[in-house]
Amino acid sequence: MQVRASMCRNCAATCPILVTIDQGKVLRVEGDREAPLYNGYICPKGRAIPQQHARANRLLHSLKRLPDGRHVPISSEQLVEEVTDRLGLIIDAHGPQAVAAYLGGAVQEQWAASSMMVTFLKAIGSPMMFSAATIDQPGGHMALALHGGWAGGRIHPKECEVFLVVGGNPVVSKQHFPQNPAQQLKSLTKGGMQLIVIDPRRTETARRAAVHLQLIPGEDPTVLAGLIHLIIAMDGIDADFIQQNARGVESLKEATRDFTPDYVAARAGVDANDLTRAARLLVEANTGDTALGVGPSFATRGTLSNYLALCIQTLRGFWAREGARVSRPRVLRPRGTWKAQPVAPTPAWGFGLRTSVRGLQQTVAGMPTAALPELMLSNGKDRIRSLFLHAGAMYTWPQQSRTIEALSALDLFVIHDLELTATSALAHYVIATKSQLEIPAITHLGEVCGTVHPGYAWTEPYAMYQPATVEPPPGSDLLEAWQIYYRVAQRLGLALEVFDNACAGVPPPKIDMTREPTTDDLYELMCHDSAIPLSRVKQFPHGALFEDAREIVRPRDIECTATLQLADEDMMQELRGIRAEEILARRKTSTEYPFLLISRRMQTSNSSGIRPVATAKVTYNPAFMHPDDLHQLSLVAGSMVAISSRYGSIIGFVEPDDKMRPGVVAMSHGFGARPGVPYDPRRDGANVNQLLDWNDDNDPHHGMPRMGAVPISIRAVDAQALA
Ligand SMILES: Nc1nc2c(c(=O)[nH]1)N[C@H]1C(S)=C(S)[C@@H](COP(=O)(O)OP(=O)(O)OC[C@H]3O[C@@H](n4cnc5c(=O)[nH]c(N)nc54)[C@H](O)[C@@H]3O)O[C@H]1N2
Ligand SMILES: Nc1nc2c(c(=O)[nH]1)N[C@H]1C(S)=C(S)[C@@H](COP(=O)(O)OP(=O)(O)OC[C@H]3O[C@@H](n4cnc5c(=O)[nH]c(N)nc54)[C@H](O)[C@@H]3O)O[C@H]1N2
Ligand code: SF4
Ligand SMILES: [Mo]
Repeated sequence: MQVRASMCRNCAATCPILVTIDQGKVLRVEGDREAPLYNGYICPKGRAIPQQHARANRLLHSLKRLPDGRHVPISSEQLVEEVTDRLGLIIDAHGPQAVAAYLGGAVQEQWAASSMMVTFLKAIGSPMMFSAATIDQPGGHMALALHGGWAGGRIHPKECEVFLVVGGNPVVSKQHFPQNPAQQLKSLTKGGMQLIVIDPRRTETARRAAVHLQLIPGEDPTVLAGLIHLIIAMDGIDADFIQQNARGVESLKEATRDFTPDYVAARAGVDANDLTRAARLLVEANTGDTALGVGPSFATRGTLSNYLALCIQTLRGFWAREGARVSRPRVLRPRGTWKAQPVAPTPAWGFGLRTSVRGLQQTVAGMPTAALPELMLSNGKDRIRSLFLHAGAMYTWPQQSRTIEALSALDLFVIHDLELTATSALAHYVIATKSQLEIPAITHLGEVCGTVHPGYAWTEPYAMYQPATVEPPPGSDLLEAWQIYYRVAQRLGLALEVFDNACAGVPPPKIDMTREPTTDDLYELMCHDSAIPLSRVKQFPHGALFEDAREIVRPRDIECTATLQLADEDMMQELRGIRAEEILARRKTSTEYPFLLISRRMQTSNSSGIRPVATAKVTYNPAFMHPDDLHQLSLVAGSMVAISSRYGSIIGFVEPDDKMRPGVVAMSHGFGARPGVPYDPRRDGANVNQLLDWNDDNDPHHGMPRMGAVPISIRAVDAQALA
């Protein structure tokens, strides 16, 4: 029996774990108390790693799909050969642009694959690199570009007197407080931090809030504009800070003038006094930060919501000033240059290839995933004929039927997977993939995500590396996800580079194309020029805090003339449009579709990657509703219902939840059985994305459809009749 330190990769929190192994069998996983920051915390998904690892349906050999739909085993060597040949033919006939790749949540387990996917597409000359970042919170990147950033970074959470969370639930999702979030929030709020939460549910996070604004889904811009209105009305702007660092305050004042507390309260369904209390907390605090989740993003207008949150920060001067500690210090990334000055705004959209799908183009968040299915079905020159997929698209992309159509139209569809899922069943080649404990662990991912999203990087100089914990099962033929890209590139005679730690003026390291690197070799290249050498991080099996990586914010450059933009014209125009619009017409609820469906996350699942396991009370994704709504519909806990939108219908089970706002239904995504196969909704859950449509209410820039605040109906169904 052996106990080995590693880290859980079932979500981006990457908790340090201790794995008990006996003769190659994983017996137990527990939190590692010797590791800093996490205090031994793990969640049920971490504790479920042994069952996950021992899954009976695990793929031990790659599969090839025959024209009749059957899957037959194929050796990894043969697979690489066939994929190379077919890819070569597609590139010859249609050009490199016909080849696309999509990086999804699975990257948490296969970190080197992200690097290799990107360099592989670059090497073949295709711009068609997509990722979940354009489904998730693309508005966050876009708003930051329009507003401009702060070279000193955000204020360290331990120094925040106020913290505004908008449509996120860190206690469950770990986004924004990745290490033991419940305990972290408890100690921060006990220490005096005032938490404000804007969410239609009284979430585990909202429980700790000084003010909870339980708004109608989709009304975030209204509420945030209302807070700005009040901050200005209370004379709460940091005039000195703005004078030196920002422009547009008068236009912002004008654009938010009519978002009075009474208007906001009536429209967004919040209490005007609570709104005023929230504004007062923001005004009275000397330091603070804002954190947005997927809620406002899916409800559409995510760019505006993120933009208005940045405006609140700038109005209040909530940015790390000279001498403050840097809130996202780097360990495995190159050291940053942290200065108390603005980073000038840049264009957020409108570059790169213009696709034939609604003219969608690249944005600062990347190529628009919203265009991907249509591109696979396009008759235009930009048709995508080959896709390398690293995600559970059938459960996680909107409108499953369109996703099936699109994936089925590919000439070459290659996927990585641990088992044959609804998504991988459609692929021509399913690459049987090593699982997390068979792959070396490294904390580089969180730091890289931290450069584009504030919710993942460590707020202390923490890093960890661990070699693989166990060997793959005897007799198996598995690949790590990155290996296909290396091997195909090698056969096609392409040269690959590593862009992860790219810094201006330093050429990206080249990968040896004559001798296949190990994953460790790749990690070494991915961490080149890191603040702390990877070799030093490797000396600490439980991870460590690297004191010499701590940084403080430096003074402003005398010659700095950049200013933050408080009144980007597109954003102000959108805000004026919102104030002028017909609210109910916009919301689209009706007597037929009276409820609003929103997404929420559950502690026991992570997108489609991990489903509730033995530890969970329910294994499906219930439709959470307020007890009064259930009563009105004569439903009880566990009633089977048809949940219908204008685009589709699914069968689910209701669960009373008095923390819901009445009129709102919350469900998790990532569930559902294989289409066309008889299934048990109590075991498999239901796929909420069958209720969405790729062409519903699209964002004008990143193109994503409405995924939250979706009008639906709830109707009882007779379980007997269905059986
Ligand atoms: N309705 C609705 N839809 C959503 C969301 C929502 O809240 N509501 N959230 C959206 C968001 S924010 C995101 S980021 C996406 C996430 O969705 P995806 O990007 O699709 O990510 P996952 O579902 O995590 O992908 C996990 C799947 O990848 C495959 N896989 C391949 N290789 C590996 C591996 O090495 N390890 C693991 N574990 N799996 C592997 C497995 O089939 C696994 O099931 O979903 C989006 N879709
Ligand atoms: N356990 C678990 N953890 C996860 C994941 C998972 O699937 N399971 N997924 C990971 C991924 S891919 C991501 S992107 C992060 C996301 O991290 P979060 O953004 O924190 O995700 P959620 O927990 O879904 O929180 C979204 C919140 O928005 C609220 N909401 C819904 N609609 C609206 C609205 O219109 N306005 C407002 N203000 N709020 C609204 C919901 O009630 C919910 O509480 O989580 C990551 N962590
Ligand atoms: S929060 Fe849970 S799933 Fe996420 S890394 Fe920690 S133990 Fe794993
Ligand atoms: Mo996400």
